[in-house]
Amino acid sequence: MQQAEKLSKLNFFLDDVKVNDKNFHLRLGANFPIISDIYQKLYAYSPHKEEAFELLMLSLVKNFEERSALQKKRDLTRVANPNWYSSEKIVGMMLYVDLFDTDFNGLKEKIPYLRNLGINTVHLMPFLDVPEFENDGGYAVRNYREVNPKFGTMKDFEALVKEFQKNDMNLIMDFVLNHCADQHQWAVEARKGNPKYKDFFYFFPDRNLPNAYERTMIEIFPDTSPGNFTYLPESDQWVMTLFYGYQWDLNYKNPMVLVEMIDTMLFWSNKGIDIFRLDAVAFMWKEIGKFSQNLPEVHLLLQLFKLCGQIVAPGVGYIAEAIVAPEEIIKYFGEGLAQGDECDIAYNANFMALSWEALATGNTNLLKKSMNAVPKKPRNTTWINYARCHDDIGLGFDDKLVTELGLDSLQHRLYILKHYCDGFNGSFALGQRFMIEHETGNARISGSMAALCGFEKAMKENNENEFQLAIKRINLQHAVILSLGGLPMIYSGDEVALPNNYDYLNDESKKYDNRWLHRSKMNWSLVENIKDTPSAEALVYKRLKQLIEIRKQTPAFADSNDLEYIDYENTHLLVYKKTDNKDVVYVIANFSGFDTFFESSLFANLNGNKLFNLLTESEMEINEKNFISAYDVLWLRE
Ligand code: OTU
Repeated sequence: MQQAEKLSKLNFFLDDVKVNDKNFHLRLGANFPIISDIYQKLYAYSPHKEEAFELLMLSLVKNFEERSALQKKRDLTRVANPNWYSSEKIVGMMLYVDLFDTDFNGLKEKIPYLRNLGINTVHLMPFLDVPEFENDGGYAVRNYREVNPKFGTMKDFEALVKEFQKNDMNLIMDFVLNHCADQHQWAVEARKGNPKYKDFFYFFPDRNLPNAYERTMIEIFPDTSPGNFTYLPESDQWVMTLFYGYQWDLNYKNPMVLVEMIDTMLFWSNKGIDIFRLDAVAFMWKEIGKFSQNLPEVHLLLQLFKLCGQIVAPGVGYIAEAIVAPEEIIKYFGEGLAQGDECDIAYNANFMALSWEALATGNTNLLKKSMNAVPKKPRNTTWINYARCHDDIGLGFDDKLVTELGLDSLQHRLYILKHYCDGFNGSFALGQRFMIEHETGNARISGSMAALCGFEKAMKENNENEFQLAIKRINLQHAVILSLGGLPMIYSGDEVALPNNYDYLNDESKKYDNRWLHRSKMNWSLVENIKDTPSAEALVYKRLKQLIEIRKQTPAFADSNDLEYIDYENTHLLVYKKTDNKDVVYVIANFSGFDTFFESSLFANLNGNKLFNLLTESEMEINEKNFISAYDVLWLRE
């Protein structure tokens, strides 16, 4: 058979397939035409296209054969319940293995702690083998098939997975697929001049093409790693490195890279990963003359990852980590013909940034306006709702919307920065600027939840009144992400209000990156005290635990495209309504430091004059005017 013809003939590949599983054949048969079509679009001109395609098909067969019977059973249960990741029962926490508790075994021991808080889904920060010093918190992988030996052995990891499954918990793996470490074997070979592996990266003999690329590219770490290319003096060449210089961008224009990475993903699927967080996906394809983010080819690549994943491990979910404009984020859920066949989950980054904006200004206008402008996402997809994570907060809101509110978009950002980073106007926050743009002064923000909400400052000043307000701000952030619908993701440490960690400045390998400010070692002594002492941390913990419990009993908080923002003129308040069949819950959140009122008119069909307050478990009489205190949140069932 002609090579080109082979690409579109499933039977050719199936001749050798001894897999005796009807479902596998059905899924392969259904997805094959789409896979080969997308593949042709991307690789029609690649000299390796036939070889790589054959390897891809073999990888699907091999990985399916290696998938355990238990996992195949779990797959089928999940396929029958495609919304499992957007149920009100799901609550996530993201954590670093070593910062949380030393290693995989330590984490295993702490499963009862997680369960007790109500966590049943854990996003493990990168846990693969990385170089000791230059690894960007694990985001520079040296070996995709080995775990970080500091965290234990593969056996320990497998035991951890088993324990997670026994406890009905889901595991999210951070899959760093845009780049690998400059010490990865592929990079080592490429440095030596091995042409096969040079083609795994973007190499250039001089600055001509790098200059051409950079004309339309942004810089991700302009302060500490300017430019998008790194010079290799030993061979007088340049290699593409969008992030740090030691993170080499993988060249997905070479289909051999795609095959390797899909095979790697399937390998980890078989280890029992429930959901992959696909890191930095927006940057996976670069073109000279184009703004090399969110290019159409990125979507084709992600569709291939998902389609192949679905053939082998159809119960697995995919998160797109694309912290980009909302109209771009939404595309990662799939669009056009392949709608729904891209990622299942994406980060609600826009809401996250705007919640901090609202907390700084005490005004929810921009948040409301922006949320109403977000395009509707497809069914069966969901958001990760979060307030803090291991990264900075980028003030990435839409300039046009800011301007429409009569504000200057740069001045508005500078004001927010002053609020969070300079203690401006008596501000409660202790954040710091991350990656300052020197011409404009614009920046991103680092700092822990407790530092940004005033808890750390109250602690330093031992100010009781400020403590109460800070606890309410943290509670507000948590109450909102737990009620928006979608997968709420708590950042480990926030449940006990961990302050900033200033020690990173003493560590040579971290001091250039102040995102370490909010990556602290868990303080277990705070947890031990929760039961006995009425400490401020214990209050934060107890409130969060209560919020989680109530969320899980509230079907309206599941995500099924039923979130409605209520247009209500009080600028301090954010009001939204969550509906699930007959369960209707109003959330009223006061983002300001002022006590204020809301009127009965904001409820559409008030039956009688009472609503049920889920958080106090009591009826609330609704009058014409109703009091809500500074930073308070109400969950009111109709
Ligand atoms: C991700 O973030 C990770 O979350 C970071 O911790 C890593 O450093 C980075 O990738 C490299 O692996 O630039 O400042 O959407 O916002 O992908 C964080 C684009 C980042 C970026 C995001 C990236």
